[in-house]
Amino acid sequence: MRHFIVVGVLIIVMAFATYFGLTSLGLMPVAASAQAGSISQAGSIDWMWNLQMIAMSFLFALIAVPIGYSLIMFRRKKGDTTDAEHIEGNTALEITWTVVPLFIVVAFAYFGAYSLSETLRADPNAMVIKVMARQWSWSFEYPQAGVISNELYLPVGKQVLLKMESPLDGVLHSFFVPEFRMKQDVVPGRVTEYRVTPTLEGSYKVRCAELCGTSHYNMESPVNVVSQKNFDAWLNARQVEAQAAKTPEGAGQLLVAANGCTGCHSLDGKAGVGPTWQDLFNSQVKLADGSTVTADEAYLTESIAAPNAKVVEGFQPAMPQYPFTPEEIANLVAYIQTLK
Ligand code: HEC
Ligand SMILES: [Cu+2]
Repeated sequence: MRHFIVVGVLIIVMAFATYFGLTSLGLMPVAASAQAGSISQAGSIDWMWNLQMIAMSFLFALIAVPIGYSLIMFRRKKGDTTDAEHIEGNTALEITWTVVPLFIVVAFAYFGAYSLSETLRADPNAMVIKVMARQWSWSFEYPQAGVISNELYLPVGKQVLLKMESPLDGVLHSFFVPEFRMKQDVVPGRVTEYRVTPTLEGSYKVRCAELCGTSHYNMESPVNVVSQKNFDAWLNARQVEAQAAKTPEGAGQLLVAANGCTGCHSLDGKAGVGPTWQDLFNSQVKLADGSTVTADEAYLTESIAAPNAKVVEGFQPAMPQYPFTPEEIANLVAYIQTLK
């Protein structure tokens, strides 16, 4: 009897030690979605996870403590060659260790189903975002705004429904944001859904959680949870950009911004490391070799495609060689023509 009391007490102590030890490790990143919830929010993923941790800690103690205790207390004495006591069945014990786990498993099945239904609970006003998973990048389309982005922006406190696809000739991927806790496979030829209600503003990352080839490890994109106001501003700016990119000048202007040309070229007449672009088109440009050319389309095109072919007088041949396509150069030239 004394053994049972000691083991019982040790099991309780060990279960608590295991539980607090595991939870203090910070196994989970910060919870950033309503679905992740918290350990005190019934039905959430963190609540479910916490129940599992409690069950795991107790079961671990229930097994480890009697084994350890027996190894130490019931060790065979030196010279003792007798057999151990023979025990033949114990109906009460067998019923107990069948019925108790049965109840626990059924209870967990119930909790699990409850938690799953809470996690999948749909808001009919959820904002739809289309996700495309390619080898090896993510892209996000906001269909109402006609915007496609490589970064996922989400407004805080609002449910979004991600409709996720992989190209028909693509492979399996898996959308996983640890801070949201949920993970969903992306399957070629199928649209899988992922509902999330971000609750904490911040910058996270979506990682592909399904081995999908050489750069699988690198298949990640920023996930930014921002206020509704900042979200609207971001979406608006992308919309304006998308609109602008439809004209050659607009596309050229975006390329200029993306490549930092204005670090060397001013738009207001001041010379920098390179000549200003104001009134450049159709002006007469003096070259370092003493000749003069008209800054027509052909000249501007050449200046970008082969920066050192003609060097402007008074400047170093410091213009970088960019890997632009002919179309991109045409867009840049179209933009420079508009600068008066
Ligand atoms: C590191 C500085 C630098 C950057 C960045 C730079 N340029 Fe230049 N660029 C120059 C310099 C210096 C010249 C003048 C010397 C020459 O002609 O090579 C020049 C000349 C030019 C000319 C001819 C201008 C004239 O007045 O005749 C064009 C057109 C041009 N750059 C376009 C671009 C575009 C487009 C970009 C961005 C994609 C860009 N440059 C980025 C330094 C730069
Ligand atoms: Cu992938």
